[in-house]
Amino acid sequence: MQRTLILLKPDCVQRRLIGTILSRIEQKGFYIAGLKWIHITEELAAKHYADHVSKEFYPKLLEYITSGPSVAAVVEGPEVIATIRKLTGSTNGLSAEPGTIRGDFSVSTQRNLIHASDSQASAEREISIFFQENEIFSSNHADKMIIFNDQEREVL
Ligand code: FUP
Repeated sequence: MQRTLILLKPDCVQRRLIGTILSRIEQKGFYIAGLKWIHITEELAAKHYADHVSKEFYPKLLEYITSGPSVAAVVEGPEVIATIRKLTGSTNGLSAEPGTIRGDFSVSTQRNLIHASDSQASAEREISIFFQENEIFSSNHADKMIIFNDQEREVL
């Protein structure tokens, strides 16, 4: 079963949107397999945003991401990596499609509420930054049979 890492960033926490955004993910049918509060430090930010540390926007991004607590979650389900990226919408909230999380709740590139892994390799790397394996609790048999319908993917 595929897993992805999401971060509900400091603006999401500040705006009391944690429940709204987790609800959207749950309503879709995905499973929250890991969940924790985390105040991201400079060291953690540099690890998570390794591809961005040399970019000109990084100092401002660092200031924002370390400015208050975030929520980290591991989300599980079929094709969850690509599907959560679709639900999240494009980086800039102003151009993100209405109906997406960023399209509905953000007017900014930096304060765009949520991070979601963009590939299998990123998901594995990012999950290992924020979670120990024993902090992740997999979806159960009923999820797999009734909601994810794993049998459908077996026959496709
Ligand atoms: P995304 O995959 O949509 O989260 O976006 P990126 O990985 O390209 O960027 C990561 C974060 O850097 C964004 F969520 C916001 C921030 N960022 C800026 O602050 N300015 C930019 O010009 C680009 C990204």
